[in-house]
Amino acid sequence: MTDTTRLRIAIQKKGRLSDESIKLLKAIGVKLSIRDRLLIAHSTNLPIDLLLVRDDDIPGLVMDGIADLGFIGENELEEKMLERQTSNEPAEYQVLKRLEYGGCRLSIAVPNEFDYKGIESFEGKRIATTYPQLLKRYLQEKNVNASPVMLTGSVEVAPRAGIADAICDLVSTGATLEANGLYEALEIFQSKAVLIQKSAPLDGDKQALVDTLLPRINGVMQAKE
Ligand code: PRT
Ligand code: ZN
Repeated sequence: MTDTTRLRIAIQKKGRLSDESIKLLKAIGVKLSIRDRLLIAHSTNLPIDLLLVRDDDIPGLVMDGIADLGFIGENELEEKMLERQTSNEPAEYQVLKRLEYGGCRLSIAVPNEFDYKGIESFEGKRIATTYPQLLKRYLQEKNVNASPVMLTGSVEVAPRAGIADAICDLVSTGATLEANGLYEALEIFQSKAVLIQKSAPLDGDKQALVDTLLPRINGVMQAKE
């Protein structure tokens, strides 16, 4: 059984945000005992439990109030919020802090031979992506009719496989695009990791704990500048 009096923080179990999120928690004085393969980890010095999950699950856990806080990339957060809004599910949360890691951009990229002349080049095209909501919102804002093709992985091979004309994927160094004969045509969203909190009020003790942790995060971030 999980103890609901303890502050529940959802973090990515394994992936690009895991190490930095755990490093930040440790830096603000949260001692952790994390054992492999377990969904939950306990702090040994504070009333905090970590839920170790896939990043895709973190926005929903916070929006449903199952986790009190979550560390998540803005790309994933915004995508889930839009998805939940379209299906009338709870999509509320508060951003407590924009963090200094997990930086990337969501960009539309095209094969090297694609003659890109501006956003109108995507009219009538198929664009493979894991972020259909963010892509649709962007295309609608720009009045372009293109069809998102949803893929949960291997997005960068979609043009070569004949599944799509272009892709919309996360880019950090650009090496993946280059290795797949693609180039970045258009950036549509910039992302970093953020710390979010559920929208319903926390009980007094949990809120007091969050209120002591936040200034420590600011301190750690300032010390890095
Ligand atoms: O298993 P789980 O679902 O938890 O993990 P995941 O595979 O969905 O996510 P993960 O760990 O790859 O990424 C987690 C978060 O890290 C993303 O949601 C972003 O917020 C952030 N992030 C930052 C990135 C990147 N940079 C990034 N470069 N996420 C993915 N990439 C991928 C991108 O999709 C592409 O395949 O890296 C490749 C491009 O990198 P470059 O350096 O070659 O441009
Ligand atoms: Zn994921």
